[in-house]
Amino acid sequence: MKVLVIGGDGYCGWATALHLSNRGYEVGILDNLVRRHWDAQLGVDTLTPIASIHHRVQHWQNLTGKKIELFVGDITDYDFLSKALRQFAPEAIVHFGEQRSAPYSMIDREHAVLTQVNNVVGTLNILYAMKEDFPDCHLVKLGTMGEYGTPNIDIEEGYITIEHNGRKDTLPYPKQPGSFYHLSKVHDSHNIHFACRIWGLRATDLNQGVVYGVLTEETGMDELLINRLDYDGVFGTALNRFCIQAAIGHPLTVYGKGSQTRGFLDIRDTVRCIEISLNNPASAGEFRVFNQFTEQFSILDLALMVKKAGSALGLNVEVQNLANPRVELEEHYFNAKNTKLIDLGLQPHYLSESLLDSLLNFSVKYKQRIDEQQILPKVTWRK
Ligand code: NAD
Ligand code: USQ
Repeated sequence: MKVLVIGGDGYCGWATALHLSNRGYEVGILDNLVRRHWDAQLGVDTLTPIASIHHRVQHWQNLTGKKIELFVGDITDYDFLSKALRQFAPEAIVHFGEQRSAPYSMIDREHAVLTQVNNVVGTLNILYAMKEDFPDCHLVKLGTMGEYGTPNIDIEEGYITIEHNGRKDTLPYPKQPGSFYHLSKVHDSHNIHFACRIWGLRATDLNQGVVYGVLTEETGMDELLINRLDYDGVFGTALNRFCIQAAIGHPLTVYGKGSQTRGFLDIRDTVRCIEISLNNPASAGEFRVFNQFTEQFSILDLALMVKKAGSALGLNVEVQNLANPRVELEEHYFNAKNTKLIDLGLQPHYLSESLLDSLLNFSVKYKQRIDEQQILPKVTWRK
């Protein structure tokens, strides 16, 4: 199968592109490298020293003999996108290519607008390009569990059956996202659903939870294939940040009480979930939604797990409750369904002491690259 990975220079995209290439898919990467630019603008950097995309792809070919075709450009530029698609002729598109940080989208008006234009226009362009030239292509789009927010009822996978005034229907699940970034994903979901209804396109929206970990079978093969690992207050995510903080003796930054609960998954499961979705495509006209996470944890529980694992390795780990820079419920009900990918064959890697040990040891290995000034959150929702 020919698969174009949009956003293939990023954290999830790079791991996925290599995973698919290793399993015999014919892979292309399309990316405008803007994430590297945003890091440079903010003065932050990945913990790990990632090679340039050209170098990475060339090294993968030298090592395995497998070629990954590269398209450097922006999906908000329709001419570029449409030419790249015609050249590569994908049977499936995996779309990771968005601005994905909630704090980045909440910096100010410019960053909120940039996030929504980049994400919503990029996805809309993909839908139009598919309609024009590749109506049978399967779109696998990365959404987020944060589209749902934290409702006081169970979270279903995309749709909910409601009885109202004696009538019954199955409707898109209500969305209450917590940032302009998370909102951009809701707008995407609506646009994709509409395109499937009117043009008969096929799409899978993967509402992914927070991803943790860095090594996959392929990115661990060689230092030059190493994946990015973000730890800063804008792009770093909860568990990865806690492990890196523990490695340098920085108190773990739990926002508020830490009882906020989210869905999480190992990056090794991200790449498998994409492969499973590709192998079991949505039908023509179908807008399918899977909740892509394997376990639910409160933020405080995660911090305490990292503290325990760190202490066992001789690290001095403290947990600090910081004033929450976000506006979010800290005490809430959270019970999300996640059976659809498991029914299709996902065998989860559950969070284990050995994973925490390896992430902690990995963080210690690169700790001289950490800029401590970038750890505390500087963006607030309240301004
Ligand atoms: P990332 O920032 O590491 O990678 C995104 C990539 O997309 C970058 O390489 C960037 O240059 C590229 N990109 C952005 N806008 C583009 C555009 N207009 N044209 C071409 N390329 C563009 O992000 P990630 O962590 O790998 O996340 C990938 C996707 O998965 C995102 O859509 C994100 O919302 C979703 N997701 C991520 C997580 C997580 O924990 N990392 C969790 C749930 C969902
Ligand atoms: N949090 C802390 N301390 C930290 C960082 C985060 O307490 O140092 C808390 C936040 O307040 C929040 C939770 O941890 O309640 C998750 O925050 P996060 O930064 O780990 O994740 P989030 O902002 O939700 O975004 C990340 C990815 C995004 C993806 C989302 C999946 O950046 O691309 O969509 O996870 S989900 O959370 O399921 O929506």
